[in-house]
Amino acid sequence: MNENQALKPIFYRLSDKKFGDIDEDYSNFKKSKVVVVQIPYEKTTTYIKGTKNGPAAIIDASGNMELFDDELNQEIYKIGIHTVEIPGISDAGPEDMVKKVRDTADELLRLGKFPVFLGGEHSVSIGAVAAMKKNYPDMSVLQLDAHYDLRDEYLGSKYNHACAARRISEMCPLVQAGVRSLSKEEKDFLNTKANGNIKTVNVYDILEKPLWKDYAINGLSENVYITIDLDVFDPSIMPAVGTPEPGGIGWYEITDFLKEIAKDKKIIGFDVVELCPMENQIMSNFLAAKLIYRLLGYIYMSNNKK
Ligand SMILES: [Mn+2]
Repeated sequence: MNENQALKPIFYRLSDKKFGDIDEDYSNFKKSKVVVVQIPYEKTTTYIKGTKNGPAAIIDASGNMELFDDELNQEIYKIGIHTVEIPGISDAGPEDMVKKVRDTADELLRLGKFPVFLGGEHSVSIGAVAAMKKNYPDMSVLQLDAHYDLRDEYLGSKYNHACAARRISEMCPLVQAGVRSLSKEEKDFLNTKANGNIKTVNVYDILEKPLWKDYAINGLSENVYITIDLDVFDPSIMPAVGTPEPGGIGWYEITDFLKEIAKDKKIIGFDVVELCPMENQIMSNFLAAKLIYRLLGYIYMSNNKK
């Protein structure tokens, strides 16, 4: 298959800027194992606006990161990381956006690529998981988030960001970790039988149970898709999110957890959503970029893969 056949411009186009500002040799589509997909989508945001600027801010920050990873002692970019964005997605309605993401993910999987989606609001994950599920019927999802996102409907839409996890749990088993904010409606839902697909590890479990990581990992099947809402981190290290919640998780807790998952399971794709860049504050953008790069390292370059 040549380069032109591989790229279907109906679904996505080349981005002007590349993740990591990686040389063409390691960022062209054909040679890249990983494709980073920017989804600058924000239609159902309810509090602080600006997450549509998240993907570009992450790409910008990633261009200033060292490409040699000091923890893994590896040049992770050598796996090949290509960057695209989905054209016209910003103006789509929520349902149409989900479909566009699904079609893009589907196409990338068909071409044997490992997809990384950058939101945008959390509803982008619904489309990604729909495509993953088609290709990996036995998959499960790990959601790192401050919010349960289990509302059935919010402000008239089933594709609102506040419903993302509910939609995902209708497709496959879901493990939520780091959660610490929910509505009475969500609590009631968790108390019903209908929640059989959902396992929750909230912040209190993380504080009190030393084996919380094992408990969470035991809830996952072999093929795991990870959705990371950046508000899972403590706002002191990740202030640039639309709905910050106090008492979040630290950098090393999250990265250690991700390292363990990469060791035990097959990660089939992931997304990083809800960055809401702040003026004159780049630390959040930088954290997001480094998190993505490090996770790719855990997935592809960990020496202790089973
Ligand atoms: Mn959230």
